Amino acid sequence: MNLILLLVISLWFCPAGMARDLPEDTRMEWWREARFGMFIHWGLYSIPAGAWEDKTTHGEWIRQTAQIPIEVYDQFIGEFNPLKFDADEWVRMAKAAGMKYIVLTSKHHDGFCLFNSNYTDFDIMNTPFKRDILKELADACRDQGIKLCWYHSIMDWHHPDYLPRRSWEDRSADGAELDRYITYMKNQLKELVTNYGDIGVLWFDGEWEDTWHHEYGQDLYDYVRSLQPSIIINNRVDVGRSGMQGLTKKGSYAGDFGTPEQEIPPTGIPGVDWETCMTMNDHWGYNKNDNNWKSDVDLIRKLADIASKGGNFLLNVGPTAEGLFPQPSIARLHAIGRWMQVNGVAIYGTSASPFKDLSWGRCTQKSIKGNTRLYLHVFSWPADGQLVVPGIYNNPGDAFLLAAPTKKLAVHRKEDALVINLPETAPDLINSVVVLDVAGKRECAI
Ligand code: JFZ
Repeated sequence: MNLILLLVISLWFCPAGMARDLPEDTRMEWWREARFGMFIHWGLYSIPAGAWEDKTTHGEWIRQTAQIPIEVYDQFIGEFNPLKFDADEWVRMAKAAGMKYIVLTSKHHDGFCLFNSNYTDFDIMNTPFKRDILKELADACRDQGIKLCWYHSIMDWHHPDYLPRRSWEDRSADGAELDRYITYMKNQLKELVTNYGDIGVLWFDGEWEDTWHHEYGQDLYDYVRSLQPSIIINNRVDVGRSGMQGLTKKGSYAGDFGTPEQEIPPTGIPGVDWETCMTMNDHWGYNKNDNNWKSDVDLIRKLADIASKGGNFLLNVGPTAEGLFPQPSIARLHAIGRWMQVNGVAIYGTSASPFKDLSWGRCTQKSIKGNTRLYLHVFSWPADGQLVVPGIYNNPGDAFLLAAPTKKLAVHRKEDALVINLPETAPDLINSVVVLDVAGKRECAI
């Protein structure tokens, strides 16, 4: 009785940031530990590869942005034959980059399904390829210990019952019933959540059209959780997302984490789970003319920046119609993997920086037996060899570089700062991580 009373009282008085001990939180545990995942946008749109008539800037939205009539777009189904697709190789590349989960588009806005569905003919089994891509990826993920997740679009430009129609389409909406479409979507979600083993995340999208309401979102969230209670669902299942910043608005909305798109929030938000999704160039789906690739430096520092704010990083690859990752994506995955091999512990399972601003880089932290391990991500190596960690009153313990863990670095106090003596040259010009152990707890100050 006393225990129950205590529980009720603590549930009542705990601020949101402390909700981490609730049963809910064991469900989010692997996701918070993982910190880094791969997004894969793949579908029929990889065939035109971004080019249509005189424009070369299309992507996975090509059916809409080039206003392609359905009967023309549907013909890609007869061409989709990615003979070079090798699920084991894809998963191996994600894993070698240090990623812990993969989110693949089971269906994007065009309505095409990469899996064997009993509820539509607009699926992989009606392509010359005839192999269930989701099944192959599921097997590869299970073999290699990577969490498998699906992106599934609510908006659907193919299904006759989905509403609204594109304004430019002459396809009639007479007799269309959104409720029938929702039944179709639920039937497919049942396939997705029951035919491929455990699914880590259902990453919904395309929730912003005015036919979609909170009641639908909540119902869809509850439905998917009823199929697999431990599954994690993003906030795009409901209508609570605030624009590209992606965090959930105040109010009662379904969804376990916020989804900033192509941007990183300026600070972390204690107690709020979020994941920044981002492209390596300027398109999600494969675009053969897009060479505006982010540099290795940029991507590696973005990963540290996101972790220092308590978020996850979902980095996109848009495979070709042959089933290959573009070469520039492979090169970047390699570079990130090389960095993660040495410095991954400074990302996985860490929490947000306790510092507001650090002139030389970023910080992530872990609590170890009541003490705190700070991971100092040094982007700009100090010319005088002195790394100043400002505003810290805890007593210092060991300090060392992750690139040379057996060589202890000297630490001394200078007023309210701790100063670490660094070797002359940085072990990694992009981001060298210095570990600094300090006694006791440091509260998150952001
Ligand atoms: C969505 C998709 O439309 C896009 O194709 C990709 O899959 C991405 C991950 O998610 O992108 C959006 C979503 C919402 C807005 C813009 C792009 N919005 O609200 O402006």
